[in-house]
Amino acid sequence: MKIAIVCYPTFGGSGVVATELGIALANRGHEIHFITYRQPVRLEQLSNKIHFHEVNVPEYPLFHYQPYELALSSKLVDTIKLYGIELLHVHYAIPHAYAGYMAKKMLEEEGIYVPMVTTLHGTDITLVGKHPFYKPAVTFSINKSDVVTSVSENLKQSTLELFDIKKEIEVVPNFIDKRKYGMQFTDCQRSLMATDEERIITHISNFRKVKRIMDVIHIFHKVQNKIPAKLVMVGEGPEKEEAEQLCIDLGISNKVIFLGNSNEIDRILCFSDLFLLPSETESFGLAALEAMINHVAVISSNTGGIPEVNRHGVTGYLSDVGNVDEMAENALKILSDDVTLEKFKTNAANAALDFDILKVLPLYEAIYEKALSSR
Ligand code: GMT
Repeated sequence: MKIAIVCYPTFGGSGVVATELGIALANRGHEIHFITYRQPVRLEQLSNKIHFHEVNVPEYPLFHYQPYELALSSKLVDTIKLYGIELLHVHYAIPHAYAGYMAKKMLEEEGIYVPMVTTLHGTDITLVGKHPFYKPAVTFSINKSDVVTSVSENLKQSTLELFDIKKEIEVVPNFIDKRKYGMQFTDCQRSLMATDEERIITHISNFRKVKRIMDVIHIFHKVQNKIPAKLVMVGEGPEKEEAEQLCIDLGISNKVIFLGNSNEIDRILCFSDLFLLPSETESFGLAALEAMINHVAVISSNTGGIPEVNRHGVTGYLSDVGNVDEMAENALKILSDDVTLEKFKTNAANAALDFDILKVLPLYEAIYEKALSSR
């Protein structure tokens, strides 16, 4: 199949999923065309099966906001015609499903029919999409998609509760390629981060409010009061400065390492013992899954789709949002002795295999076949 994939090219989970999906589809022989404003961060290699088409939005002083949707839908029309693309898969409803629908309609004027699959990822529904300023357009573009998928059962239910959706929503969970990320590094450089006695705790996110970064710091503060530990913070975002200041105020800045964005999170996760994800809401928690496949136990909140990934008492523990005392106690339960830690680490890696890409890819391929047969 010739498939166009529209996504955000940044470090966010939806862009990562879209990119990994495109790469895996290309490995199965499909021709993939990424259409977005920058080359996706996880797309390292282009080939005759993987193309990237940049959406350019020329600056014009009249516009207070530059019309990205317009440029994207025009780019979609041109690229679909030029390469004979058969199917459009948009990740994150805003504004991709909206722009995709416009492209579809423009192509139909020329007698070209291209079905559109829309994958809902989380904040496009639970945070941004439900805002009254966007809701009518988001509802419209979801209902006009040929097939709609969501990354968790919980996100499907939230979508049905928050929007007037007439379409069936199919749950296709996020996935992990164990051949790519699950390998245990022989050159895992643990000593760069901590001494042999210290446990290593990690958090990876875009440091937005929804991630509750201050909870991460408070949990770690309580843990390091009891056992030697280091905290590795990976990512960039609006909460970072406040988190750095909090570490100074709590007197733990010598134990917290802020690494910024990284393209090699598996190199960091390979020496991590525990992953913290205390989010306010999380449709899935791809970062937790990436930790698990790298043998890292997870302490998380019990919100959204996280319970579909992290299993209480098996791969880690779940607590109510904001309950940092319980999260710290549970972290200590896991970290306090080597045998318990090893058990949780092994459980996490085994549970992550339920989300192996080889199980999930055929689900998307079946959806594409279905969308194409709706012609
Ligand atoms: O986590 C983020 O804020 C980024 C966001 C995105 O759209 O890139 O992530 C969402 O999609 C991921 C991939 O499907 C999910 O794993 C995340 O749980 C989800 N984030 C939220 O729901 C907050």
